[in-house]
Amino acid sequence: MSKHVRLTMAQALTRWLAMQRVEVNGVELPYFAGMWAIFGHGNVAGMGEALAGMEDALPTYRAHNEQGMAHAAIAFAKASRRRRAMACTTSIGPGATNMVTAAALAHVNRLPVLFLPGDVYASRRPDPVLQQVEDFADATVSANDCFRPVSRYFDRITRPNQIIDALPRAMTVLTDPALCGPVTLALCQDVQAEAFDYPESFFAPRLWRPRRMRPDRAELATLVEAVRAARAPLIVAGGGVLYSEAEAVLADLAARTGIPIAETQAGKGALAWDHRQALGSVGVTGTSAANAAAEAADLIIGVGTRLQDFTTGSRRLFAGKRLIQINIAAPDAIKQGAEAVVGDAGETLEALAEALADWQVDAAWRNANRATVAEWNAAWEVATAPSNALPSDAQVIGAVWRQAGDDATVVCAAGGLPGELHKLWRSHRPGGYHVEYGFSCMGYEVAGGLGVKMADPARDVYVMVGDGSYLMLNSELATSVMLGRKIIVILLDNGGYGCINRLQQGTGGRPFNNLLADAAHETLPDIDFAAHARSLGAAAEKVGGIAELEAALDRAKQSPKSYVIVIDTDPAITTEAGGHWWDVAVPEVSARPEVQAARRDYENRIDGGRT
Ligand SMILES: Cc1ncc(C[n+]2csc(CCOP(=O)(O)OP(=O)(O)O)c2C)c(N)n1
Ligand SMILES: [Mg+2]
Repeated sequence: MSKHVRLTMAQALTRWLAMQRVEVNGVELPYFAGMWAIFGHGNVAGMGEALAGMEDALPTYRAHNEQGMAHAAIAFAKASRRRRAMACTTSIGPGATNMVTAAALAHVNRLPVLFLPGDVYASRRPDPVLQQVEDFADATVSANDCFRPVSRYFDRITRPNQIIDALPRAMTVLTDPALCGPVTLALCQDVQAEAFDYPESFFAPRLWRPRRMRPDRAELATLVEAVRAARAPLIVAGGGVLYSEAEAVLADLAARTGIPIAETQAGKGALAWDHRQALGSVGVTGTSAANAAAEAADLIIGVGTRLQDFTTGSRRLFAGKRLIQINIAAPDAIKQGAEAVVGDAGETLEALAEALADWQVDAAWRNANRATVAEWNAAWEVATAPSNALPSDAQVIGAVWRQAGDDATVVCAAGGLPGELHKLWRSHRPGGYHVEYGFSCMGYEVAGGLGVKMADPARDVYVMVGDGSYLMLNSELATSVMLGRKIIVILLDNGGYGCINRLQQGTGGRPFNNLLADAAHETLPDIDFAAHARSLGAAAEKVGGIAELEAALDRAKQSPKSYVIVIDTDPAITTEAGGHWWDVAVPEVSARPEVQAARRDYENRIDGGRT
């Protein structure tokens, strides 16, 4: 007879999580690096009791905001290239729904994270329990139903034995490259505390290996023929290249064949910036070199990219070209009329390289790209060179890049900075560029930086964040100090939502409600960000320009604890070179001549709505 062990559901769940293993660079590690937790009545008795005393097998980390801790968990998984993940437990109600935005972020970016929100009583004994939403039309609805559209797998645990099937299914979703994304197991408060006789065998250690699917033979043959027939092929490398750990295969294929490589936001860093075939970023925030290549190409090969509008220049940049999509997920592979090659990026590129043997691109294509890259590098020098004026984002990026060195990681998510970083940051190695631009969620930066540092404590983490994004969510700065996970934050204060202010004027609007000066106010706030950061326990200073920034970055590097450098920047300047049109709909009716003119431009662009 098989042995059983009597445990609460929460005890069984946490014990099971601790037994899931992965192999990273030949070393066996727990898949779950830990549990982020903010307790309330919905999880403190059940999950709280189970986690206490498990510190070695499944460490618990206390955060200050559920969205923040979820961002840290997601950033940890992204920095770990989806090989490892973290879990997040919250109370019911607001603690749970605070994570919904983060769940959407993980869903868009295809990143693994296990959400464990507390849920209302399965027994319904105390209904309505504190924080229960109550739906009079549907008694099975709880606040956690908000997670359904933003989870790859959603389940509500209403009986303790349900986790015996739910947990392995959750792991399958978290570790499958095509399904990968957030999993939500809503844990009814009473069921967390309920006991069950679990089979001992349920807790046996299990090793999970990432599946590397080879491409279908016929689809691969089409790809090989297309490349051989192409006059000017271009590879667009997306995040899938990094998650498949295909960067060496890609670099080798590019070097051997001469096929140039452009990178999406998620794919940036796949190729070292000075690789001979590297064109840099592509699309709305692309380099002039990559976008010129995209326009001149007769074959675009997307690798591990979801083709979001910033990558495709709102579907204009690749229009009319032959498009082949190498992707592990078939729905991504068939997007926008692409010919699909469904398979792992690394396996597919390796098979392609083998089939191409010593085939090379025409010298004319190689030389054309070399010339445009030289032009771009000259534009890069102009954009990043310090001056005596109020600094631009580009000048700050230049200073941070010069200081950061080869091993560092830069972290960003929203505002004007992601576009400038996409164009201007020069990646030395995969993982050195961590910009969340699938959801571009304000408030990701500081918490995300903490997650990146936890994934790789040996590396310096440079968080670049706007004043708006910092104000939205900065509380995990205190957590970084508390956990001794140092991050360096460069806070660019341009007086508000600079990029949206520019976009507003670009669509004919008057400056309104974006910069603080243009928003309703009795007193214009003069926020002392350095004092704020110090109050959270970080070291902080404000600098007066690029030279002072460089000196402060030296001090930040030496600092044992998290360090925030505040610098005022010009809200109006962005890098002119490179870039591409972006589809932002302009009002059809307005009394403002500027809006009417912008609408006429817009209609010309979209051909009266026909395209
Ligand atoms: C959570 C969230 N709310 C709103 C937005 C829309 N948005 C994008 S950038 C931005 C302004 C960001 O301001 P700041 O961080 O100061 O950067 P800046 O634009 O000044 O460079 C806003 C409101 C968003 N991306 N995320
Ligand atoms: Mg700002």
